[in-house]
Amino acid sequence: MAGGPSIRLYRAQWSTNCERVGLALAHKGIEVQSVLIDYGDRSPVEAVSGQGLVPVIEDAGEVVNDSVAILHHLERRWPNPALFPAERARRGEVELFIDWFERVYKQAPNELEDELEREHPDESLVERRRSEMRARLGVFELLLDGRDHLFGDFGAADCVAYPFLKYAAGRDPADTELFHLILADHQPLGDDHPNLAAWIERVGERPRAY
Ligand SMILES: N[C@@H](CCC(=O)N[C@@H](CS)C(=O)NCC(=O)O)C(=O)O
Repeated sequence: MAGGPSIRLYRAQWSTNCERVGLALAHKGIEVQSVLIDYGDRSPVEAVSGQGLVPVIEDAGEVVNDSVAILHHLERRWPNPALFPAERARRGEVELFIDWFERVYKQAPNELEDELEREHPDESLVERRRSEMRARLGVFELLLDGRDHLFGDFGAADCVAYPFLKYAAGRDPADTELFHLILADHQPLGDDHPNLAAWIERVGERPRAY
């Protein structure tokens, strides 16, 4: 958006949580100055936010870290086009989904990553977490039945989930982070997931503001 709002985004290559923010910023047409950091040197992001994780945004002197907090910040500052439903009950459903995603969906791949980094991974724990991940794809298939996006119009739920679910459809060979390999290997997209496959393609075609 020429002459529109401009913010600085600290991000890293392949970062799922940064892609959430890139999708949201592009949806709102917000211009971004992108600062690409390397995990080997977090000094720019530490200097601005006092911690080393990305994404972080700097917006008119205000610094916000954590991707979900950033989505809420963007919605408050630039309500249109919206990321959250206007109707309060439907907004509650989206907030509940995001909370579930952060606490429940992410837990299995996070635990798998910890386990696979051990010298002798507990195979039964690995198998339990793998089957949870497989089963969870079915939830997304149901949520997308008869609609193009999670909860209706494109919004915060899609921004939050897509960067993790996209690995079900494959990964860039240059992206070799263990967490991403786990997402690619243990989310097998099958013939029983046509809605999910179409959504991954649809959201994948959207712009990101980087
Ligand atoms: N809850 C935070 C998590 C941020 C986070 O873990 N970011 C990753 C990139 S996706 C990171 O900075 N990783 C570097 C590291 O863990 O050392 C959010 O949603 O933004």
